[in-house]
Amino acid sequence: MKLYWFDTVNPRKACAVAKYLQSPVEFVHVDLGRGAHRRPEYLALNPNGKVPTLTDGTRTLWEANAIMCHLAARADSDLWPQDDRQIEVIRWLSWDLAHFYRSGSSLYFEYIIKPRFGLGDTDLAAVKQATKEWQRFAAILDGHLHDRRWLVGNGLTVADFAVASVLPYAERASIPLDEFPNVRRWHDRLNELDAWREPYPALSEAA
Ligand SMILES: N[C@@H](CCC(=O)N[C@@H](CS)C(=O)NCC(=O)O)C(=O)O
Repeated sequence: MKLYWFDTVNPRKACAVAKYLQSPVEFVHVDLGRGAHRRPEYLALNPNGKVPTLTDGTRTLWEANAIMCHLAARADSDLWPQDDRQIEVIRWLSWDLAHFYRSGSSLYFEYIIKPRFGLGDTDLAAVKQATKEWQRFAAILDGHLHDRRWLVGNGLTVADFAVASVLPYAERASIPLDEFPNVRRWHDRLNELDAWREPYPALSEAA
């Protein structure tokens, strides 16, 4: 398997799961800063021109959530459970992309991506709106986590890796994580995993 990645939020999910499961992947660095994601050979794999992408034999997969599920299924791991929990996982993956990630990633874009790639000044109106939205959905997550260690059942699943994806950037992206103590504690728990704290391969390991 080859996992095409860059050190940004969406590939982070796939890299974290690959590291956690010690999946037999070869990491291929796609340098977004140099436009490697827009080259024809990469677009042939992922016509969206985005990372991550996974190839496994003749199969090519894009979308970080699908890649996480594929890696977990291939490893027979409960990260992608095969029982009733699976529906709960899908619920949180859907909720995340529609609501929580949307607002969190706006803040990530304004405070981290814009300065990194020279994309202009912070849009304070967008920040205000995204912060309000993030707080609204973080309150729901905080309520869910008040008596739980993980989002679904009693164990870690891809839902945790997905919903927490922006939280490692909370401080730098002015995401008000400290207002939500159950979310904070849950993320501290994820931070106990080496794969979560250090998800990316060293560049020397990557092609
Ligand atoms: N829905 C996609 C989003 C992928 C995505 O937006 N990746 C960003 C990096 S975090 C990217 O490749 N951006 C390059 C671009 O849009 O030009 C997924 O979950 O994999």
